[in-house]
Amino acid sequence: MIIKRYIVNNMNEAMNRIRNELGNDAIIVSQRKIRQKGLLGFFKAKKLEVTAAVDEKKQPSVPKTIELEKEIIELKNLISSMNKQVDKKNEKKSESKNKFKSNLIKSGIPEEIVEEIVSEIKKRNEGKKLNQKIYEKEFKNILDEIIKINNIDNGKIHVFVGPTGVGKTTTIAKLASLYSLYKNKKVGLITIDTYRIGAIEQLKTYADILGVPFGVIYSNNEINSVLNEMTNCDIILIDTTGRNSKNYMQLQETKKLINEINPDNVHLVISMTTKEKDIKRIIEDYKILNYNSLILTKIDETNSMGSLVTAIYYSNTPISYITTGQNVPDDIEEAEKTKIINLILEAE
Ligand SMILES: Nc1nc2c(ncn2[C@@H]2O[C@H](COP(=O)(O)OP(=O)(O)OP(=O)(O)O)[C@@H](O)[C@H]2O)c(=O)[nH]1
Ligand SMILES: [Mg+2]
Repeated sequence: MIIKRYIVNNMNEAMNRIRNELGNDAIIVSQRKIRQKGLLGFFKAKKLEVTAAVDEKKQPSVPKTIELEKEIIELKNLISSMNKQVDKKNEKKSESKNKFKSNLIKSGIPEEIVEEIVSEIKKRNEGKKLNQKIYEKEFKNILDEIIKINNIDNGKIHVFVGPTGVGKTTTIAKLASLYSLYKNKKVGLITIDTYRIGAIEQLKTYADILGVPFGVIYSNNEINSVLNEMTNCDIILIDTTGRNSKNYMQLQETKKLINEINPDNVHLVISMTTKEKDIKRIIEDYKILNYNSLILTKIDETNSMGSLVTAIYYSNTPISYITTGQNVPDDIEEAEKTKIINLILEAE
């Protein structure tokens, strides 16, 4: 005999539960009204206590179904938690399989670029089983293909553009020293940065130290006269005002001056301490100035080569120089493919 006690709100509820749990053969043994326990129970409506019994043999199939359902749910939960564990293991496995990919991401190269590089490597090796060695070799090949080098010796008039504080003026001073002291060239320095306080004096100081001609262009109609004073120079380096690339109007102003100057080279100077996302934007925004060369500065200030790869990847523009410190003229190097590839690979 099974005896069960039910605390319910009414007889109807009791009957339903008894039928479900004990079956149709169950009988009601007793019923009484009760007050719920505790202080709060005092304010609550009275409940009904119903006791029912059924012969063990006559126990219904309904409770068994409920038990069975419970067991099925438990089993399902068990299987799904096992599946989750297997998924996690597989994830870890494929991650360690593609150590190359995670290493690139760890080195600071944006995931978007890493994904494209990995899928390119897979495409180039279709049907082959890829291992770490192949990945590394192919990455080197890709870098070799996308890195382009510019020779600054080409052309006479060079304009340097870029965001504020990236090292435009310092780079011009370094180059002016290199060309006048080591390459025996006649250098002329010009600034069109009449916006920032102290900018003219900054470049003039370098011109005075090197003993090279110096000019300032305040407006479009002075361009020719200033340039004419430097006709005997082999190379003319022109400094510009640092521009926030998001400021379209400011970039337009610089563009007008550059168009009028009609230089042989426009160098976009980018600091490698700039966030990768911002580099991508700068590269886009500055396109209106038709830059044809990159100068990558402050390489010494970062260990992550994400910015370097980002600049190379999105600009599709040859690199002329990299700069590696504040010292004028020592901390500048001509861009070389192997040097840049090694910088990237060593940073991993
Ligand atoms: N660590 C490091 N510092 C650098 C490098 N190049 C320039 N700097 C420093 O960056 C700071 C800004 O340099 P500037 O040459 O004045 O930069 P700019 O782009 O002309 O700045 P604006 O004219 O204000 O737009 C200075 O303190 C420089 O010494 C470099 O390669 N490495
Ligand atoms: Mg400057």
